[in-house]
Amino acid sequence: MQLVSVKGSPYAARVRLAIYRKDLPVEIVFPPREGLKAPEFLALNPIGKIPVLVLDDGSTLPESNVILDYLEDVFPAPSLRPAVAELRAKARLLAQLGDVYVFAALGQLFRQVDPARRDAETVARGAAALGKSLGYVELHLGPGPFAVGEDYSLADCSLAPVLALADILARHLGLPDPFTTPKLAAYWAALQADPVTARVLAEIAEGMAKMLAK
Ligand SMILES: N[C@@H](CCC(=O)N[C@@H](CS)C(=O)NCC(=O)O)C(=O)O
Repeated sequence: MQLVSVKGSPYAARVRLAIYRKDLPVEIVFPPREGLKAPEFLALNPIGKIPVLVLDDGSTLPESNVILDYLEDVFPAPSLRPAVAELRAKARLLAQLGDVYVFAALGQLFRQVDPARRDAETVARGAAALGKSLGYVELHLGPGPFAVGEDYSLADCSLAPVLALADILARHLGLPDPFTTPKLAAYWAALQADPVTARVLAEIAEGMAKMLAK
């Protein structure tokens, strides 16, 4: 199997986190140089987005959450799905809070990365939206160290890249530390201290640094 991925993509990073965490036999490859809208890539994923999982029979699976579910089904151990129904629901909820609310705020900030076209009011609105959305995560985080408790789960695969982007964008835009509430601050520290997550956080930082330098 191959995962078509780029370092800075939070969607690809969540799948790499699961692959590294579960030590799966999946080769990580880059998209073609011609880009995501080139015929060679569109043949793999007509949506023109990464990540894409290429199965051994040549068939393809796009969409990060679908890929995560598929990998869990095919390689159930070690499991990233909490065993208890309530914790599984919490894991889905936390991943969704990141995907829907935190990403929306990050999108606003992302459009402000170019200093030549930056608007202070829009940045302030984006920062407020980010704070509000991270408040939802704070509310639902478990007792730690990871999102729903002691065991690393799919919620961590999804949230770690989202928080990494929040951290990188906040620094880039000169905003204050976004992780000052108690559970979120402890959670961000636990993610950074976890070696597998730290590997992916470094990959995201490398990919984003190249993008922000353009
Ligand atoms: N819903 C998709 C979103 C994937 C996505 O937006 N990927 C971005 C990279 S972070 C992409 O490929 N963007 C290229 C484009 O939209 O042209 C998923 O979960 O996999």
